[in-house]
Amino acid sequence: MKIRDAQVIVTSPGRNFATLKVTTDDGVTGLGDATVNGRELAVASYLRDHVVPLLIGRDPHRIEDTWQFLYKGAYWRRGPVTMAAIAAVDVALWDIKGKVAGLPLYQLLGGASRDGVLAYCHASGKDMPELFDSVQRHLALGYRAVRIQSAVPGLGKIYGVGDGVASGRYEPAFRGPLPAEETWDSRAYLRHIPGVFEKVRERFGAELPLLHDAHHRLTPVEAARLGKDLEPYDLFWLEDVTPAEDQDALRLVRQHTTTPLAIGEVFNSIWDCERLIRARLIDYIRTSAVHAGGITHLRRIFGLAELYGVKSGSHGPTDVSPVTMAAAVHLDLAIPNFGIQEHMRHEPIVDEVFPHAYRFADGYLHPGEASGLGVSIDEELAARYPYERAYLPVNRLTDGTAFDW
Ligand code: KDG
Ligand code: MG
Repeated sequence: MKIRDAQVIVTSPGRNFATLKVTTDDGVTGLGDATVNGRELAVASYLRDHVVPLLIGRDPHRIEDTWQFLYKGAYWRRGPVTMAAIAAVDVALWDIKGKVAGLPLYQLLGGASRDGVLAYCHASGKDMPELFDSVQRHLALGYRAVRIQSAVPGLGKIYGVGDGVASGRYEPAFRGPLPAEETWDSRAYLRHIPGVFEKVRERFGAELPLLHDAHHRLTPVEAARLGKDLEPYDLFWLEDVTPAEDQDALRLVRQHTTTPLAIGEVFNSIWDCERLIRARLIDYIRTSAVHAGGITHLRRIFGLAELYGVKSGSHGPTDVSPVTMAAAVHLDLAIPNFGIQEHMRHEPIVDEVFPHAYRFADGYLHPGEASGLGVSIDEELAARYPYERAYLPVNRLTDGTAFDW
């Protein structure tokens, strides 16, 4: 069997996605997600201009060899663009292997280790009534774990807070010629958030697993204080408290709090988290298949994590396409050290462009029994939504200093 063709499809059904479609000489197709939010065309070009010509004629079954060929052969290893391009090829080849075998991907990864994949949703609000409504709506949908984000008095629009009760949607990528700019004040945030969790616990009780994302904005000592202040509210995890490049930053946080820590959505290789995992500075590793080199590499990261008692918590916002969500759900079902899976629902039009077999029911995601990933792309529909320039926001301190978003 040989790869006959590989096409990059960029589509924007409400938000941009870059997808690789690999076709074999006997007509089997595989899909891989290559979306890096706000930088989609760079990965599309990397694939079209540099990777696709290398794929034609290769044996699609040689997944590990193709991964090594693209990673070592590039010489310029790692980085979000390179690793998303390798991920797209890798996931497409796993999809093909599953289809040829006539098995859903999780079966090739060792079979199911659990009955379903616990998913957490995003609830947010500009004030407590709006946040309570948002939690209530997600509980009504069946979610059994909830991420809590709240606006901070005195600050405008900030990360993670949706556009109101009507839709509850949170979409950070701003369509337009320039990024949106937001304002940040860590002291105001640190004063406000513990009270939010106190009220949520009072309202929804002790049982419900609650999560929170600090989006890389705190210094180690600020993060340590937040972790301590949140201890009475028994968080499932506190995410991305400090800038992710600085693996040692979490050492100080860890020394001061027993609130579980999660990090990893911006990591793209095992080298970004190897120290964090070996020193047990985190409890959950949050890399995703698209940003960390596909199923082949993500499995390696989760394998290392398992040795040190660190669990998975794959990134699953709306900027990972249904192709990456499917890859995540198959892997989550199979690995021994699964923790939880983030699940932000895509808009219905995204699910129409990418029909998929995975489904959510009663708090859990299930990959379905279709062979391979169980995701297809409606190319005619995708073509009706051409790329639209969009950027993630830029964050500034109140004095105008550029800050972590
Ligand atoms: O593209 C950036 C988003 O995926 C990210 O900001 C979402 O932090 C995020 C999360 O936890 O889903
Ligand atoms: Mg996050």
